[in-house]
Amino acid sequence: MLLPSVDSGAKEDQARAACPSAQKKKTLTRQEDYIIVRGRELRKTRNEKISNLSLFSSIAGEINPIPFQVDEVNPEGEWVLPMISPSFKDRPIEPDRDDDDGHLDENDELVFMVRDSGDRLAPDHYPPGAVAVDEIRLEDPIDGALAWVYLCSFSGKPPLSDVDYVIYQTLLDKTEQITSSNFKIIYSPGLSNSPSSMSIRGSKNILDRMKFRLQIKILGIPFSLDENNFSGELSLYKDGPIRVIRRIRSAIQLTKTFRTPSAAIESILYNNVSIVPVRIKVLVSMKWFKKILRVKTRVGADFQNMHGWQVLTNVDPRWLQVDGKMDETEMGVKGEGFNWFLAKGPEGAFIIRAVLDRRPDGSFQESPLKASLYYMDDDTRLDPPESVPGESPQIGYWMDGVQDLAKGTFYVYAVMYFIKNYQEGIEANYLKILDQPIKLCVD
Ligand SMILES: [Ca+2]
Ligand SMILES: [Ca+2]
Ligand SMILES: [Ca+2]
Ligand SMILES: [Ca+2]
Repeated sequence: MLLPSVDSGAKEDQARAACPSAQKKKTLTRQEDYIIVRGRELRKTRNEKISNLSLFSSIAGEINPIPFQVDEVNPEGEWVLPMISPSFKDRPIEPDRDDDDGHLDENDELVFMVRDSGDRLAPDHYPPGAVAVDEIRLEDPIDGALAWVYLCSFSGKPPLSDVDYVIYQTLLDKTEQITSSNFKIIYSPGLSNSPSSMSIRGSKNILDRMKFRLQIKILGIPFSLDENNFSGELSLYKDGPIRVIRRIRSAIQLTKTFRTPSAAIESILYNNVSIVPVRIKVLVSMKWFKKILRVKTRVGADFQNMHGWQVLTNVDPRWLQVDGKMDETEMGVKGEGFNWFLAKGPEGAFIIRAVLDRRPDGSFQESPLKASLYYMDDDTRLDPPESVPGESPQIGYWMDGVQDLAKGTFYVYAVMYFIKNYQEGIEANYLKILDQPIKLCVD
């Protein structure tokens, strides 16, 4: 256990014994992380009305409200999404509700960005009018650097920040548009599982489409599925200052008249990060089918308008040149152990990371799934169905091990980080968001 050092902070640390610290000034330098705090950690403000809460930080001697949101989670563990897209107002969809009528409870999530954190506050400097305050200390596990934010409850409407990091709009043609300072992403009604258009910091649309290709052989009889077999329908969303969560009901259309029961797929979009977690429920161990079933799965992003961009992957130290042709370097890349790729272009850069060994909360998951890189930069190579002919380039992975899945629930997810100014090695700042997450202490 850490003991408070003997200085002027010692007395106040005894009052706030859970997270002692002699330090007062923010030393944490991380800029890109989003922070999620569960209601169960927030002992002072828990059970308060969410509409009476605000989050504060102290920067350069000034104490101000900072952007945040509280996303309620229902007793089944699903996000409460209270908004219906205007295009779907005529459908029999009810907005979600938590079971406690808008109060902060154990499983609800407080969300904010690390860049808005600040110095430590003495209790006599807490915002005037705050009736309950949770002090949240953020700590970088790499170097022990610290920062703080303060969740405060008021007896009525609190002072709030007017910063909005990500904006959701429905356009007249029923497409959904999500914008931040880093991207503009459009979802079309037909293919609403995945974006139909993506612009990076003002670039042209770089996306042809996201591809999900499944080749299955049952008793030697082949059939295949692709993303066109997934029907998706927007059900509900939430648009807050920190993130947009949109949920699609998706089913696999196996024949014209038969579709599987629908599953919910959520996309989570922050200012600089987009996450799509997919929960796979395996009802019967795949081992029983191992003799009769062969599955090949390819997941990827098929791009366009990217000539002149360069790509770096975690499986090879060489930069690959996107020019519509495969050169020797590109053909020589070995794909095993694929984890992420980075693309940099004139307007900005991004990383896409495939996560197969962890749950969305960061905990480790035992899984037979393995990824190996799929990279193809060839404008003449067709890979239908697609909207723009050619793989220009297509970057993704083969997913191996599907036939070794045991009974249970597995997570597969993709995380995309948007980078304003790429500098060599900057990817480490983004990879540590998942690999060395910021530690929290609440008092
Ligand atoms: Ca709840
Ligand atoms: Ca609640
Ligand atoms: Ca090339
Ligand atoms: Ca294409």
